[in-house]
Amino acid sequence: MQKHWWQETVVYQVYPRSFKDSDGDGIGDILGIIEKLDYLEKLGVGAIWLSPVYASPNDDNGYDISDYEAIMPEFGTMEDMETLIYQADKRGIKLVMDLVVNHTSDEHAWFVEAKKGPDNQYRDYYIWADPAENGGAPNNLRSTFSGSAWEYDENSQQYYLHLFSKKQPDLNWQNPRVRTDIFAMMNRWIDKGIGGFRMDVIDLIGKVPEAKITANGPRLHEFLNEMNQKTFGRKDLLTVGETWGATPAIAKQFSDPKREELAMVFQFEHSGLDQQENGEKWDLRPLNVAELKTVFEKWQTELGNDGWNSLFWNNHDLPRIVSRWGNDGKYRKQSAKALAILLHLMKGTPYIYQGEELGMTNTPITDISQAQDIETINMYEERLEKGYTKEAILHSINAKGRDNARRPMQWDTSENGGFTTGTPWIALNENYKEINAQKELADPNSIFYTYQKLIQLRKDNPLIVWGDFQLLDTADEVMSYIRSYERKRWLVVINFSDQSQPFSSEEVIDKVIIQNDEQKLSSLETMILSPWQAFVVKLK
Ligand code: TEU
Repeated sequence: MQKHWWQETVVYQVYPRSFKDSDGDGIGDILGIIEKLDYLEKLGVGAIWLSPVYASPNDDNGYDISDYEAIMPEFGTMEDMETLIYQADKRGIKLVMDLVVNHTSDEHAWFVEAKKGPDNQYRDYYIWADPAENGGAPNNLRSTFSGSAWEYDENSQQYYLHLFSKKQPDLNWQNPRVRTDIFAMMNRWIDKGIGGFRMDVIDLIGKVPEAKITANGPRLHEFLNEMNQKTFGRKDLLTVGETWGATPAIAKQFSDPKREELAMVFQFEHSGLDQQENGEKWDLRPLNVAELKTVFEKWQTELGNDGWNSLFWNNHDLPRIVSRWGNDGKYRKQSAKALAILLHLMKGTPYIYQGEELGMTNTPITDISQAQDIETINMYEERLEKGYTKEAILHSINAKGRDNARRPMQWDTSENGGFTTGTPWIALNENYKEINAQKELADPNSIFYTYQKLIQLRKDNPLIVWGDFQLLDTADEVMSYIRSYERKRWLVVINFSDQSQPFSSEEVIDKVIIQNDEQKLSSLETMILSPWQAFVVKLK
């Protein structure tokens, strides 16, 4: 199998609105990212996935794009963007752009035209349907952001489809002109020297709304193969599709190199494990670690050589992992490091979400007026109407709401954590005086340096990138696996709990590779692991 740079690297996700504000307007910006490139170089990452910076009315924080080839003024200019690409490149960091082409903003020129009426030449860029016989929506498809996925257009007396907010009309990928225009736009970005694309909800572009098919539609893979051939196919770019509905079999269809589609996908099976079956993400249940291990094992073994994994705990849509499945109180440092070790030693490309390397935590709210996210706000209204109590809804929001990940980066102890000199667009977590980059960098035993070391280990040891994976049979709350490559074997052991746990193996330690505490490791026989203890050893 041919080897690629994006298999050997670690990616860092920047959510620009919350990363670093350079001009005091309270909103992070591109010059702010440039200021922090040295920090990212120090961490050691090889790529940045940049959440959308394109022109947008910000109904969904930039995931509603009104011009793919203009930069949102709050974030800077196209010149700033080109400087960022250049400056990142000088530090060995490639820039992966967020490609949001399942939908546009309703303020995109194509939709403005399309709305003018059925005869407009852009009408078929979007998905229109006549009312049902009773005059209501064409069918009962629902928007991810609550309510019907159909919005009525008075002017033409037709409905248009929006699987997200009504300001995010879905593009019609069946229309060859849509594909041609998008591919041309992608090529212009590729010509600017970017390192790839993260493709927003890309598994929805093959939808057949009249048959109520949204994910994994019949022509999905045909469209992606065409995209590959007409854009990035001949370049070695990192292309990662966001695919909520992927199974290993489906992930192979996307990422088998022979099929010439994408490099890899984000799959979310592990991320659904604290959600009730048949419920929504807001319907909580406790994580079962044994189940998590089974899911990881499945993804580690089933892709084989016909696909490639991405590895992540966090992104801008998910709660902070140390609060979600670690312990953000007594064992915050231990558990943040343990979760990092668990993830980064598996096979696949790891992604770090901004602040994860500091062990940043969730930020609970006490009233809905403190929320900014459209998904959260719409759900709150919907559930109130359905009769849920405010307390129950806020409980779900604090566990799962997207604002948890979107609070500003905590750089230092100065006011607003060094994020802005102005008023931040969303309040910081009050714990920024204890948890921040300045403190992490000053402490050789910090979470930051665990991440730095994991990234360096990956550069120095092909075993981490290419080795086989074998899960060991252990106590439920302990995850242990062996990676093996060219006669070398490494053992990874993590206590995924707040309690001591037994572990025992007849294997013999050759040397310690990394651990999250100072304990002396000599024998693996009948060990008692302390809460969240994690280590990696080379075996004899
Ligand atoms: O997310 C896809 C998506 O389905 C999410 O809305 C997800 O269901 C939810 O956030 C889980 O909490 C992508 C982007 O990552 C997200 O930020 C956008 O809002 C969405 O697409 C629409 O572009």
